[in-house]
Amino acid sequence: MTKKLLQSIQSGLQGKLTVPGDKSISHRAIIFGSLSKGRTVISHFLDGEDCLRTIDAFKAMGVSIQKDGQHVMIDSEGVNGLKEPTQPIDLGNSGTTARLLLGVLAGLPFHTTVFGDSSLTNRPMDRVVRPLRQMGAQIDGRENGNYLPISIRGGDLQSITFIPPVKSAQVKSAVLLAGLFGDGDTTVIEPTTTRDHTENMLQAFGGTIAINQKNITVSPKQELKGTTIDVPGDISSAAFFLVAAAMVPNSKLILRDVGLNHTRTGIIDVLRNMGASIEVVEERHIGGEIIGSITIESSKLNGIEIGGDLIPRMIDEIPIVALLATQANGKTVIRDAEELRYKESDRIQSVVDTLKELGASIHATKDGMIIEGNSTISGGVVNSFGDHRIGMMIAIASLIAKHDTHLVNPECINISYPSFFEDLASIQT
Ligand code: SPQ
Repeated sequence: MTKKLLQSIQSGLQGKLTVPGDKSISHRAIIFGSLSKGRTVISHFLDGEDCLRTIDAFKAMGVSIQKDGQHVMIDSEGVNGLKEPTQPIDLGNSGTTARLLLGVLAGLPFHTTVFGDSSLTNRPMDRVVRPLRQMGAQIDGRENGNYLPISIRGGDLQSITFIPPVKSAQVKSAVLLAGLFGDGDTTVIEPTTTRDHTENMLQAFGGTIAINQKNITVSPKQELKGTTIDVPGDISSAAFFLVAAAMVPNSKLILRDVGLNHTRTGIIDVLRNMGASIEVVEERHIGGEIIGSITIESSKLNGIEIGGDLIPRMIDEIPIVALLATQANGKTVIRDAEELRYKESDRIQSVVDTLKELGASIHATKDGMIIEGNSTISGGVVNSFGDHRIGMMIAIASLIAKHDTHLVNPECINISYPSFFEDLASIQT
């Protein structure tokens, strides 16, 4: 396995960065572009491995998708033009592709088999399989359909009213996508709000959705039309640099064109609550999304308690927040985050093991972790667990390490941020 040498820095981080396009929004732009009639043009698309899986899945169903770097052009005949794939579809490492695609496939009158890599093969699918079966899709797979590979035959769906058993935008989105093929209105009642990019994207493509507090309702047989989508920068990618600037002395960074959708900005609330010097300016609204810039400078930080409704608004940022907490004064407690155990790795265990290996004082709880502040990060040989967010957390930790850090399997970072190391190098003075 490849190892990458990472060295600490002697001075602060300085400069301006535009992070790549948002992963969640890029996936949804491909999905809705493929379900819509006509041409869709996407700019600032995330050219990461996960989003390429979504492109390949719709190409396998006959949709014309041309990609030139961060520009994507889709020409589709709409839902009725989608064809039965001739081969099983490889979803790689992408949980979002798996869950959202199953939602779409549930409504399509043909057979498809999907599979993934070893990480995705061990992530639970029953959270989407159950409601999709309830709607009438025929689904089979390993362990009664809980794990990939999964075969699905869709079509003729009944509408349902569904309360997701977990706080998950992927589950909500799968049911709403299937709802577009139902025999009446489908409602998802979401006790805790999760990212709402599916709802926003549906409307950007000319669809309608009724959102009444916790109730989100779609009606079937909507005529979606191709459009242009400008993908905001991914706040989950920006988070690595926000934390780096907050904890590396004498740093000041400006992150431009970042998505500031309220369902994703928990990281900003956490940084503020820990005492970071951070300024956020909302600049424009595009396709239901807010885009703006964030300026952050290093400052003294304090440990805090993180839990409740904040967790879904920062679920993917918890690994990097855990690193930040090792540098704060006092203890940080993260709770209500059991969902972390079902990500690309068990992110409670992988964060705790990795930060311990690096010299931090941290321990796992059932639904989170407890982190002591003022730790010295020592460096060493550490494994990314094949998880992009753990790999990037290690790279940011190496900036303040006493000794060299060797990151094992750095390639996994290409899942969501192929230009991560170039961007990191560009802000080192
Ligand atoms: O796509 P995948 O592998 O599930 O990606 C992750 C990530 O860290 O990039 C989670 F591992 O992001 C999910 C996120 O955790 C992306 C997502 C979405 O686009 O809808 C929603 C969240 O997952 P969930 O299960 O909470 O809905």
